[in-house]
Amino acid sequence: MTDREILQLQITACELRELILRALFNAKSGHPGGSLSIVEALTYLYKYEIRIDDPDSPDRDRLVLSKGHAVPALYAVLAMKGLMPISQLDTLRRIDSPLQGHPKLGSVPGIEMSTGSLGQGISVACGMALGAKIRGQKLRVYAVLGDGELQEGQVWEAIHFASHYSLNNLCLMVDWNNLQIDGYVDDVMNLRKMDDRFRANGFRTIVIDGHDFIELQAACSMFHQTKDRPTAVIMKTIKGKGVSYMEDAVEWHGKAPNEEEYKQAILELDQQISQLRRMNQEGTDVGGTQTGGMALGMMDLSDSKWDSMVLDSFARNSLAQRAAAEREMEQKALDDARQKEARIARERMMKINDTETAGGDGE
Ligand SMILES: Cc1ncc(C[n+]2csc(CCOP(=O)(O)OP(=O)(O)O)c2C)c(N)n1
Ligand SMILES: [Mg+2]
Repeated sequence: MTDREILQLQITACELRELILRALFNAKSGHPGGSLSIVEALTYLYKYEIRIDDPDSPDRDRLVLSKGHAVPALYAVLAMKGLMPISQLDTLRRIDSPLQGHPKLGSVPGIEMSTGSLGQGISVACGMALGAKIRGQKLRVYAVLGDGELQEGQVWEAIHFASHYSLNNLCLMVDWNNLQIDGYVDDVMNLRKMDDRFRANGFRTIVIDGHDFIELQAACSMFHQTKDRPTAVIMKTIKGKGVSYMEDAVEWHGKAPNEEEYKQAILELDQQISQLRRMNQEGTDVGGTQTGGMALGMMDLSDSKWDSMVLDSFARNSLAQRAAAEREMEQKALDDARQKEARIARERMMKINDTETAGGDGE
């Protein structure tokens, strides 16, 4: 990955955080902490790993969000990838919206399982991985779990299962933010050496900084190379990452920001975006394979909608603007439909008048 690509991903991550918080703010409820901690992981996976260009293809890769309460992050990434309109995020948690507070199978392309009852998603992911192997499909299955979720007994049955069947097409991504619903995981029920537990259970186990794109890339590449067993990527993360007052704060597990808090969060994220853009312009070395400063025209836009979206963000065409444009288009379509309806009604009235006139003449 080049410096330029890393900076783009970091900007995208900030923009996704803004989308998540906006959706929660509108909904007046939801789970910010655990959504914000998996933004880099989902960004990386959907940018480089998960083959889901045809979301109906039986051979697509699968991602099961086992920690279902963090679904605002997944909705935002799916919208970013073009699988649903960004403006739909504003309907989060509304009655009749497909975007409920926990994932519902089939509600939106890319939502592969209904989850929220912790421990169940990983079990389904194991079944998907085994099913794919039996059918000879080359697809990969990813399951994103919380560290608090690992306290569920069912998780460990699934881990034994994955190991027993050598599910080398399964990658568990564990969000190790050390917070649960009501306290530190270590205090609620200590998991001790979590990575050793995975190793003891026959997993290839990789511990990384879950906010670092280079480490995410390295972990995914190790997953690809592992042929004899499942992989667990333990991602050390910060719950509430990106918003100062939400970081590592248990009270931000499951509540929406009020107006003042929301404004503060957006301000902070906007500042992070500006700084990243400056670094990009200056060609700052951020540990990538080349220094930045590549001309926009040289970027490989190929087939990916994503790349052009990232490019959009560079062109200062922010996601908020895109969402506003989408809303404008929706409004225009609605206005057009109303005008068409009114025109038809007018024409019908004129016809009736004509008939009446004709009838009157005849009387
Ligand atoms: C079976 C089950 N028990 C309890 C809950 C309530 N609950 C929702 S989120 C949560 C904490 C999860 O912690 P963690 O997996 O670490 O998530 P994160 O820190 O990433 O938000 C709990 C206990 C649930 N959803 N399912
Ligand atoms: Mg946690």
